[in-house]
Amino acid sequence: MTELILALDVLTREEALEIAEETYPYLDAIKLGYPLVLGAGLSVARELSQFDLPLIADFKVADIPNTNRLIAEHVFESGFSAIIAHGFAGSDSLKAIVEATENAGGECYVVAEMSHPGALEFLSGETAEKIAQMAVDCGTDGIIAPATRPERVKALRSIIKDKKILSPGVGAQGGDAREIAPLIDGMIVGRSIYNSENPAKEAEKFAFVRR
Ligand code: O7M
Repeated sequence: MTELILALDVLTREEALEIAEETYPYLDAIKLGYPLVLGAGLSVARELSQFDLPLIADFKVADIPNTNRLIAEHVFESGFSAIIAHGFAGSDSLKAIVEATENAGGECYVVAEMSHPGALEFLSGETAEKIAQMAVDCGTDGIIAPATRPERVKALRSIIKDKKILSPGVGAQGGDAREIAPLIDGMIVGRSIYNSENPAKEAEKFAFVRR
């Protein structure tokens, strides 16, 4: 089964709660990050926990090990069950997050390759593959890989094997949900759902990926 993860990148607490209320029956998790947390405060995570879905903290953490650990501990104490890190800061930085994740009983994902066009300028190809290997070696739960480039998802799958791939980029960024769904474990969808006239109906349309 491929999970459906809502990227809740709205800017206010009210909008966030309203969209979550409408869509939660069709979701497997909610991902929130800077747009919502900077707009509504970190306490929005506790409020969203009423929907009983895993909350993924997308802060793409990329600092020295000590700072990474402090961020990860804070994230897990705030009601999140998973955290997303960047890999380019290196394995010691990543291990600090993995340790905090294990202590909290959560999950940790690493961005291996991004979905937008500019991603090809620095963190793609061999670099993305090295980050994916590091994600395996450091004991993370999986990686983020681009729904906009299914051939890259296949290449990264051969490295991370049965760990999870969560994949953003369908809809607004041009990725095809039906093409990518069989290759991944979780599909991250934002604007197609939360900008729609009827977010619940739009979320329901992704039901096929969850079969
Ligand atoms: O469906 P969208 O394009 O509105 O939203 C996609 C979400 O996925 C949004 O929250 C992005 O910040 C995020 N994302 C990407 O779009 N591309 C990436 O390469 C990585 C992410 C992401 O979630 O990284 C953890």
